[in-house]
Amino acid sequence: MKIALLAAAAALLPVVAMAQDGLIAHDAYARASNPKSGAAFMVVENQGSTACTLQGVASDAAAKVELHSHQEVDGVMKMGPIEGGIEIAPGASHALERGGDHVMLMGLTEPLENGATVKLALDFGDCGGLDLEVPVDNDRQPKAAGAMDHSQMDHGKMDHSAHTGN
Ligand SMILES: [Cu+2]
Repeated sequence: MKIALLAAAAALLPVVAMAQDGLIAHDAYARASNPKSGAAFMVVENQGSTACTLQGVASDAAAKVELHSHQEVDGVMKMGPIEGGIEIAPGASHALERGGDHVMLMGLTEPLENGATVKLALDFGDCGGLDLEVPVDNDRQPKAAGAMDHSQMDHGKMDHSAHTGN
């Protein structure tokens, strides 16, 4: 499997600190799914002038790191490795988010506890690499009010005060 091989190769090589100008990750965080696995989320933005493909992610926080996607198969959400990476066009961003594409951390070397940091090395192939230190935030709620996450939304926390003057 191509992605697994790339991730393994990246782990053996010195980490490339310089990404091509314009590859930026916003709002990154990681959280545990259970004591053995977790996931990392962020928005990757390509401000450069060529398309770049996120080919894999390396981290020493877990025995195995893969780019995963969620797909609905026969009405059931399933996740699995993304084949061929994630291409991001110039000027575009790609969200790695709950219920969507994500960085899967399998076989955590230590539990992901709030306040800790996870180092991730994003491999964009010809576009270079991007090193991140990502905070662990197990309390973070899914940002998107997508259909899947409605049950987890706390509507009581919404601020209605702005509407009272109308
Ligand atoms: Cu996954």
